[in-house]
Amino acid sequence: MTDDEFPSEPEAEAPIYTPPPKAEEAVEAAPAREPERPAPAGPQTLWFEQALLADGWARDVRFTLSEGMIARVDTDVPCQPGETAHGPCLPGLPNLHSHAFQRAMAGLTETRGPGGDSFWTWRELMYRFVDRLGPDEVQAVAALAYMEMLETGSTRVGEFHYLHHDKDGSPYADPAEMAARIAAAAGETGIGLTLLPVFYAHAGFGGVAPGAGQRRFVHDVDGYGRLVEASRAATAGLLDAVVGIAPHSLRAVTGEELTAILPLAGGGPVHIHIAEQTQEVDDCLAATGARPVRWLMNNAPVDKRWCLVHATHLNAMETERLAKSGAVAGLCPITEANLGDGVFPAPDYLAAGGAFGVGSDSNVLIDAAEELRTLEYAQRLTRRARNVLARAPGSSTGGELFRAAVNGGAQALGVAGGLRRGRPADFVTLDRTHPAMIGRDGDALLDSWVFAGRHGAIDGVWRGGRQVVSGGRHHAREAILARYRTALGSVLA
Ligand code: NGQ
Ligand code: ZN
Repeated sequence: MTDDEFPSEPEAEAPIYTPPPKAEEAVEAAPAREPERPAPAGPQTLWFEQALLADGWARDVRFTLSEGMIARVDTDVPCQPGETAHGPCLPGLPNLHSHAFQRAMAGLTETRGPGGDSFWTWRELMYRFVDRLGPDEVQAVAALAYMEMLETGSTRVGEFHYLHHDKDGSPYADPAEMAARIAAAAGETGIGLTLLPVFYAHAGFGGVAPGAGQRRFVHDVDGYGRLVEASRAATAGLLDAVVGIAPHSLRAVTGEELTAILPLAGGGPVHIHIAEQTQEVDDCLAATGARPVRWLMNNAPVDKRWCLVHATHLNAMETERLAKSGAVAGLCPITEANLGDGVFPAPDYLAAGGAFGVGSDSNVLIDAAEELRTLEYAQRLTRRARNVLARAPGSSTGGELFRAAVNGGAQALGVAGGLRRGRPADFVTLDRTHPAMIGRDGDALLDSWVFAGRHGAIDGVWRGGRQVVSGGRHHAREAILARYRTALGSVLA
């Protein structure tokens, strides 16, 4: 892409979008709060023809809900008169890694540039795009991305959030101004939010000063502490929000800074980008004498609270150590394919007992099933084999990948995964009338969804007992799309 393809800066005073009326009021007017729900008359129940419970598939399932949680599970019970019979029910697939704002540049970086295009040339374009986004645009774009996540089967997102400051790099009056917009988008759509405010300080290994394109991301350790605290306040009104921390990468954070910020996690998740590009591995080796994952395992208390995002380039020893650490590998197969990152050594990692989940990262395309499909297909293409990631004869690839990614994703996002008593009433139903679902039951439904579903395979989505998607469409789709259209009008103007 050439410079002129992202047109010149919009006027500072140019209107951004109509309602909410003013930027200052927008924070107040769009609080980080779930929309009001009417008080249910009696105990709320939902009946499904079958459901993937935490301990396996069950038929004729009734969930009794209380305050958005599953209070009781009955199986092999008939649908009562007056009760709606819903299709096959799955837990939502956690989306453990998103940069919501990047949804707005999806498809705009697929034109060949003057030299060889790479992750690094993409990143330059992304930095230029970032410069066009204010708080209103970030909220509108995040709402669109979160709506699409819900419509395609994710009920919680891990937002790896690093766009903190104003366009000139100066902090907003509220250090969590942008975090509040992410929270507002989550509240508007209903998606569960694990907010991961990012610590970013350097342009490369050895504490290199940040570049101009990174001015909106950077903090010192004290400023970051204030951001984490303000992020907790910004998400306090949301149902079951979690706040963790996210040192951006070993490129952007020194060892000393990493040690200094870890206590801010307060028991919550710790996410870091790592070993995504071979250049990064080479630079880390040159700067520290160790490859990135080895360096991290040797210098940080990596355990089950951690999520190592990408971890694409692992040698055999690193694969084994990461698997045994209990941390989650945060795989982002669609983005990793789009950015030309490489292929994660999934068979060896799974054989060593490693946990993983999936994330939509750049949000170039948002589709939970397609993340799992791409994960498996990268293996099939490179190994010239089929059903690579299903580990035992007779086990379903879609079923195994889905269950593992539900558990790993929930762990990475600091919540419990799966459907059972005491867990949130977060449900996704497959559309029984979709051609790919006809005549399938149990794991065959998951295989058909992952490998053969395409658009339209999802029918309903509930979050905290409240239905937010029906017939595959989010209930606020029109309004969210209208605000997105307005926001893009100014971003791409
Ligand atoms: C990000 N994305 O933070 O959005 C990064 C690019 C970087 C991915 N790594 C920036 N996929 O890693 O320096
Ligand atoms: Zn990322």
